[in-house]
Amino acid sequence: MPVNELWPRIDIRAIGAYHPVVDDQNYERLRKFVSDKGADLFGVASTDRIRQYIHEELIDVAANLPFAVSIGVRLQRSVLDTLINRPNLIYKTHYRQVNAMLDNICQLTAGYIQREGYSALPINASYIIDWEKQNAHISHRHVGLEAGIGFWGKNNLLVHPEFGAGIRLATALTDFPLKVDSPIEGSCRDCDACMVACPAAAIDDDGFDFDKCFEQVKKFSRENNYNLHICGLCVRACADARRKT
Ligand code: B12
Ligand code: SF4
Ligand code: SF4
Repeated sequence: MPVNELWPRIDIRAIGAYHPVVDDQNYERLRKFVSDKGADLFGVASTDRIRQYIHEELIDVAANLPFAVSIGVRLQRSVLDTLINRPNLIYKTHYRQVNAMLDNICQLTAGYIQREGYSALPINASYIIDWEKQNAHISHRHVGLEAGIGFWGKNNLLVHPEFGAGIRLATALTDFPLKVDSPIEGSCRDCDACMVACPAAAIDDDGFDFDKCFEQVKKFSRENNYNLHICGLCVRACADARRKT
């Protein structure tokens, strides 16, 4: 994409003093680095586009980091195939390992950027800092949306055109000059696979019911002694639905 098409999406006040260059070469080098470490998906958003989804604890540091790098790992199809009516131990293990993998790639990416002489703030895949509001330091979904990784699905998840919601995400904020991606076109159209699969009826055409989902994942956790809020049934349904199309 030509540079002049990217500028309108970036707040020049935020980056002008630092690196008034949108850099295709850095983008390609970083994309290759991230891919070589095992990530399946890579995209870059302007931090300005997702500033309202950054926790106040990071706002000051994020002001100097105009690029948000979205890193994605695809879940294993065979693991998702084991999810029938409830989460299970193989999914729990996979969930943990993919989070660890993403966290690792994110830290390595930040290290790479720092060695290049720039700053990066790695934000792990999954931890919660405000239990009441169920908020993390940043919304990886919104970063991924802006970075062109996928579109917002009826299941309230980021849906990749090919892998569906069967992806997990992490983010690194940085001042390493990069080109910025655009959001992609895409929609669920008349699909309703996740609605059918959800045991809590948390998804319908009017939207997503956070409370119903939260109660269900807590129930699964209690019943199975998982000590983790996982479910994955809408993830599996979506990965299956996109696979068929
Ligand atoms: C806390 C949390 C939960 C909580 C509640 C989250 C919530 N607020 O909805 C609970 C425990 C219920 C939960 C459940 C699940 N989670 Co969760 N969760 C998180 C976590 C750690 C923090 C979320 C956060 O900070 N939210 C704050 C708000 C501001 O941001 P947001 O939630 O992303 O966006 C909200 C609004 O923007 C709005 N919104 C509604 N409609 C639309 C439409 C558009 C177009 C836009 C722009 C916004 C918007 O609704 C959103 C949800 O409230 C994130 C990791 C992260 N750091 O992002 C993972 C994360 C969102 N979870 C994930 C997953 C997969 C799950 C589960 C499937 C559990 C599982 N793994 O088995 C379910 C699915 C629930 C669902 N269908 O949404 C993935 C999603 C991956 C993807 N493909 O999108 C994430 C990104 C983890 C990761 N590293 O990949 N989760
Ligand atoms: S995670 Fe489970 S309960 Fe929550 S929306 Fe998806 S299928 Fe429904
Ligand atoms: S399962 Fe179908 S309706 Fe649900 S989010 Fe995926 S594509 Fe959209």
